[in-house]
Amino acid sequence: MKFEMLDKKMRAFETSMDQFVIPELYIVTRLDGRGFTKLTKELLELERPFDIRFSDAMIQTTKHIMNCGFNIVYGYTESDEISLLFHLDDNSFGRKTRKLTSILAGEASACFSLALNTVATFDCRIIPLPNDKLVIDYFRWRAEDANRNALNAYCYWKLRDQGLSSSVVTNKLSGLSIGDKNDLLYQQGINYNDLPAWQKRGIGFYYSNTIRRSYDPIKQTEVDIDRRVLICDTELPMNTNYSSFLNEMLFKKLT
Ligand SMILES: Nc1nc2c(ncn2[C@@H]2O[C@H](COP(=O)(O)OP(=O)(O)OP(=O)(O)O)[C@@H](O)[C@H]2O)c(=O)[nH]1
Ligand SMILES: [Mg+2]
Repeated sequence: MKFEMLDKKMRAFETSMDQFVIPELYIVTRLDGRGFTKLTKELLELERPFDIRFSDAMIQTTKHIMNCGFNIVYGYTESDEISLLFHLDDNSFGRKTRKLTSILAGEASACFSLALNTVATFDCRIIPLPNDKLVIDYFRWRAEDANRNALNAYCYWKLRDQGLSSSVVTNKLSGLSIGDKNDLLYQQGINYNDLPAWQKRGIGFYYSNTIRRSYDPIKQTEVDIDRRVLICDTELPMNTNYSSFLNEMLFKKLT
């Protein structure tokens, strides 16, 4: 068979699973650490429930992905996951899902592994969203997940540290309301409200323009330089304030 014919025949198989995100849908992707329960418990000696080295590696990874060639306008990380919102006009790789998921998972896995000096991998999924409101709902959902995780994790490890087994603690916590869990922590000397915001709400990444005064040696005069800087926000607002914040910050820029 001639190469051209073989090429044409095999391309049909190769591209048979190709999908892409249709234009005018927002692309949100979420990366999630694979088997990080084992990694954090057994392979790395991490502080529980939150470890600053782990969090720094997640921050470094999110920043790396936001700078690896896509037009990503918002990043968000909590626990072992990273969510990313692409600019509505981003047309990288013709919006092919296989390209987006494999490149993002590869970049995140490589960066995180180097940061903690251990082999670690991320999976990646795409969540196509049809409008601004659903994008805001998505990020509200992940922030709420962060809040629930933080409360559960503090309760879990506080009880484990008293020598209770994993199954006893899990049983003890199941069926407790949010109020009960706050009370449980309070009795153990932890006021949940006083814990760092980044642990309860996650961390956001977005661009901001800042003006910096500089000296132009050619014109021999002072000039204002407009710089686009990536902000890493560890004090995100909560609930409806978070929705308003995202609405203001993202959709003014995206439209
Ligand atoms: N010690 C410690 N563990 C953390 C920290 N952040 C996240 N983790 C752990 O990371 C894990 C993330 O949970 P999952 O993504 O649901 O579990 P997983 O084991 O990664 O499973 P898959 O994602 O399905 O592969 C949980 O066990 C968390 O306790 C941290 O700062 N310190
Ligand atoms: Mg995981």
